[in-house]
Amino acid sequence: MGQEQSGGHRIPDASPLPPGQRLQRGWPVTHYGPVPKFKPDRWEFRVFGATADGDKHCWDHEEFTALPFSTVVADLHCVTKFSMLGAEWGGVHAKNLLDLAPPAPAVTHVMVWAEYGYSANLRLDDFTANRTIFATHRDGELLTAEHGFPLRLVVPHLYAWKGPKWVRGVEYMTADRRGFWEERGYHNVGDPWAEQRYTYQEEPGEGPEL
Ligand SMILES: Nc1nc2c(c(=O)[nH]1)N[C@H]1C(S)=C(S)[C@@H](COP(=O)(O)O)O[C@H]1N2
Ligand SMILES: [Mo]
Repeated sequence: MGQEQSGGHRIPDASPLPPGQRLQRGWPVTHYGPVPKFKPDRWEFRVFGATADGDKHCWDHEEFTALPFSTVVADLHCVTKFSMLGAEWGGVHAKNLLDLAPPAPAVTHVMVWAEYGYSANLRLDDFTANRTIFATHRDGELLTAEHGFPLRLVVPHLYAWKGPKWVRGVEYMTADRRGFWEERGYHNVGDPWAEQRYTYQEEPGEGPEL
């Protein structure tokens, strides 16, 4: 993990923090492992698993960045108790992607995959929520390498580990399966407003067997 300040961010007037969180000024870099090097000619975004047509769907970098662009203002809440507020994320709504690569009717969850095998599982409803966005930009500028360039997922209503940086694909699943941090003691759902931080807090039905 590194510490780096970048950008001045608009702090909304009424921006209540989820319980147990403190306001972080600036924008530190937080992740596990090294920052991957972006290789444009080798990069592709893949949707695979239980797709409606049984095929995988791929976009190269040029194709992906030509998809309809939207923005979402959203906070990032790190489970280690700091929050960054009020960033404007620009990119592709996850639910738009779902229209381009429809899931089979039996799909209930997705696994979002990033470089080096980082992953995060989401319920389909969290993935298709209105504000869930595959971001290429923050506050009008391209993401930096440390913050996930060329693509990261932002799931505004869940803890930030649920949003992989350097994302490369989505696996449609017909049953839930734990991702990288969810296998390592973090809550399977990860709602910051309910302080769902750790696995031991899970209620029956909130996560698959460990
Ligand atoms: N690929 C990848 N994405 C990741 C992580 C990681 O370790 N690897 N860490 C997550 C966590 S815990 C946080 S808090 C945010 C931090 O994003 P930032 O560095 O832009 O602040 O990235 C998330 N996305
Ligand atoms: Mo985090």
